[in-house]
Amino acid sequence: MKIDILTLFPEMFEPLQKSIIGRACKKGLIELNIINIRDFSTDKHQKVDDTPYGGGAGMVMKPDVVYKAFKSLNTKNAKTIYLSPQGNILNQKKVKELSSEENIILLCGHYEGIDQRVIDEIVDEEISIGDYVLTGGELPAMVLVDSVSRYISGVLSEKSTIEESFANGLLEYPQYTRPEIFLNKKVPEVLLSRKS
Ligand code: 21W
Repeated sequence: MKIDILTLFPEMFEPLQKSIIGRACKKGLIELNIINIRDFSTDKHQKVDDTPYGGGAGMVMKPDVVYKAFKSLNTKNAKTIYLSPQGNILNQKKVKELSSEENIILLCGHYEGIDQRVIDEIVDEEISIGDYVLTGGELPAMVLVDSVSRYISGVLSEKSTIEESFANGLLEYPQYTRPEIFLNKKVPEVLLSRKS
């Protein structure tokens, strides 16, 4: 799966190069392509945002710059997702659905958001990660990448297949590892005889 990420803060995605996702990238299971929207500003000060028409606080990301960044991807069959507080709240069903896409483009807004005209032009779906306010779409994009990655064949180990936990609605149970006694508390007897 190829995941293109359009953002003003590409350095925020550096943690994705680590751990399980990092390994998946090295194995070629996931291809992350992080694009700095600022690189597509034509303005001499590399301006990417401007004050909102009609007034109000904050700044709005310019449609022409976002559009150029999007066009630079030159993709035909990608699904473009705008991480937005107004979007549908992400759930496991949606995560699973997205994991079967060949290519997704994640558009991250910052400041007060992105000019509606470019949203209307390029976005297929808006997704939120929950009803609380963040400073931008970057953390939500990372949440989406992380959750979707778990469904891509080869990313997780054979044993930790997804059926085990969330997807089939089974409740999790308390888990234990060595030592057998910790702070005077013993691991439940029933687990001690079991071989993993
Ligand atoms: C938060 C941008 C609030 C804009 C005037 C008219 C992406 C997010 C975000 C953000 C506002 C997600 C407005 C859960 C989130 C995100 C930044 C409000 C709107 N002003 N999921 N309309 N929470 N947040 N301004 O915050 O970009 S997915």
